[in-house]
Amino acid sequence: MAEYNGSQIVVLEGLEAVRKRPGMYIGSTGTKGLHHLVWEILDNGIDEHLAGYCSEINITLQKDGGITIIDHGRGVPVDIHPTKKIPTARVVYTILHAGGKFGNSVYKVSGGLHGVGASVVNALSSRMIVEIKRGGNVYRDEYKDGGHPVTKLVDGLLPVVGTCKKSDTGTKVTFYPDPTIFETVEFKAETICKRLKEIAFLNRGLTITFTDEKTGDTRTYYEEHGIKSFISYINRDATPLHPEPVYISGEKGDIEVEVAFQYINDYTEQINAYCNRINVVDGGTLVTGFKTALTRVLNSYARELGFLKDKDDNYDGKDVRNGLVAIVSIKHPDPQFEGQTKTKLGNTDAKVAVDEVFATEVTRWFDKNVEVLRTILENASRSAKARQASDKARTAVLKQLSDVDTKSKLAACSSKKPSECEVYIVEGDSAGGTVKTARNRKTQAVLPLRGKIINVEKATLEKILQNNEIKSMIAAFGCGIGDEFDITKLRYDKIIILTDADVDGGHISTLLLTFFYRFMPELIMEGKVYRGLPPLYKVEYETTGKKKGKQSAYLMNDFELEKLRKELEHGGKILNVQRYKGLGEMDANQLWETTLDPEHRVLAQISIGDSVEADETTQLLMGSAVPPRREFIMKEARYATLDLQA
Ligand code: 28F
Repeated sequence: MAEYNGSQIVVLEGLEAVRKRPGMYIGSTGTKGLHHLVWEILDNGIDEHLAGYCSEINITLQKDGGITIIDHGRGVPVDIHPTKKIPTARVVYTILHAGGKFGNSVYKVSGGLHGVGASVVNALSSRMIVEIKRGGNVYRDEYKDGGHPVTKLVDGLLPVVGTCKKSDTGTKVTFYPDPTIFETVEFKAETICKRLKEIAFLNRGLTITFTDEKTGDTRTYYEEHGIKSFISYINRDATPLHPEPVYISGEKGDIEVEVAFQYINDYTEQINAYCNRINVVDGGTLVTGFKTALTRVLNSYARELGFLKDKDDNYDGKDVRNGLVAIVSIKHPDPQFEGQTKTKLGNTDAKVAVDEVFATEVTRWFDKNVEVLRTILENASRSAKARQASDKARTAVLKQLSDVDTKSKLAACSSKKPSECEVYIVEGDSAGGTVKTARNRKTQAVLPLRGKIINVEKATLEKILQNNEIKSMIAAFGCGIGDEFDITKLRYDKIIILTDADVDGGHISTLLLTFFYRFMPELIMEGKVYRGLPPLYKVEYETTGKKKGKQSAYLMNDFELEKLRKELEHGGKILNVQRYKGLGEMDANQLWETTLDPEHRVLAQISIGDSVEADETTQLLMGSAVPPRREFIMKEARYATLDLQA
């Protein structure tokens, strides 16, 4: 067994921590986490390429389940580490986060987890073998069960197991993921090859070979034109607006900038950003710099070439990026990654560098390729016109809304505090009149609906907005419609539909719910929509039990009438049953007591299940079958307490 000095024991505790909570270091112990081990080791090899010492990396999936990665770089140093007092190679593979290169401006490539370091791979491997060629010697180190050294050091140094040409240098790592840690230790050739292809695109001139010993499959990845070929690859099934992707490169200080882009016949935009080969999926300063430069350059050309007249507004960012597919790749000596998943670049110098390099170089390119420039400007101009047209249509619609004369219809309430206000949408003028009289003027507004609401199930927005009833509701609610809808502007805490309980009333209510669901779904999602449920009966009865004498009660439905009949069988009898055909049959007093007074009224809050159910519900509410409709509304009802005492 190898001797353990003090620092060695500390080291093993570090690796033990990784084995205890692997997810903290590699995200998961599933196949994604397993392949993170590959990216970690691979990144160290790519660092050597970025540093300019390596032009080839070889990967082999072995029959025995191990994986070998070789770079032909300088080889990990084997001298005694100045502070750790063990070979540097042991530092790299056994001390957490020791992989970061020293102060020199080598760009550290890191996988999605940004270089947890090769020591994590060792910690999570049942076996790891490292072979280093440096200075004409071949050194070997081996670890087992999560980084326990197997190799005995010779005079504190790694043993020399062979010799090679001085010029033959590099690092070879073979590791076997620990089956006691990973759900699966089966590497996926397809996953690895997909990543190797991307790495080749991002590392122009680097050759990567892949061999799968199980299948004998071998592949070579090499992209002489780097990200320019990457754009062609991404656009391989699209229709480009110009034959070749545009490629620019340059540097500002120690930041290297590369951009490749090609417009395609599509409305989307796609910008892939990389910093030191890390895919910053949330963009950040390097993307901002690119976008501002592109917009600025294309607008100045558009004016210079007469696409934009003095009176015209500039193309906006979306216009110039309509159909754009671009890759922005920078190398930065000290990247600052931001955001929850560290996938956004924060360095402001990167914004300036990309802006300046791109603007300068793309101007130089456009001056030499004016016909491609024209194609791109025509594309931007078409997009601007389409945007302005849709803006005009939306403005017209919203203007129509604001023109709506709602004064004549809405009986507003005096309070302006939405949280205490509610608006009753009442069917028919007579009922509307009674509700206006019966209501609490401070907190209850009334909007009587005179005509039929159109069936919005199929109607277009323009058609719907010709319907005065619809317009007056939108104007009364104050929160806009469709894309412009903003529930924070809603003037009421409750929108209460009050219609007769008959078929007509049900239909009106259904049309309203359909309109809300289609054009203001948030109203329903946020539980703002209710149906007021006036009683169906007023029953006078006498009891012979403890409480003698004549009484009356408002009953909601036949079920409650039946219930009262049963109760009276034990002593008492029904004197009179009045069935209300409509709201209009109640006087203001009764209406207040039974339907408006928050203390006694019954409201059914309309809610939506999932969207599928909602659609079915809309069909149901729109459908002809009355019982299910009534059943739905009652089922969804969340009753306030109903006080049956008159
Ligand atoms: C297949 C995996 O891990 N390659 C590596 C190097 C080269 C150097 C290096 C690595 C300790 C902490 C500095 C050599 N000469 N491939 C690899 N190649 N690490 S890992 O240095 C690590 C030192 O940071 C290297 C001069 N400088 C750096």
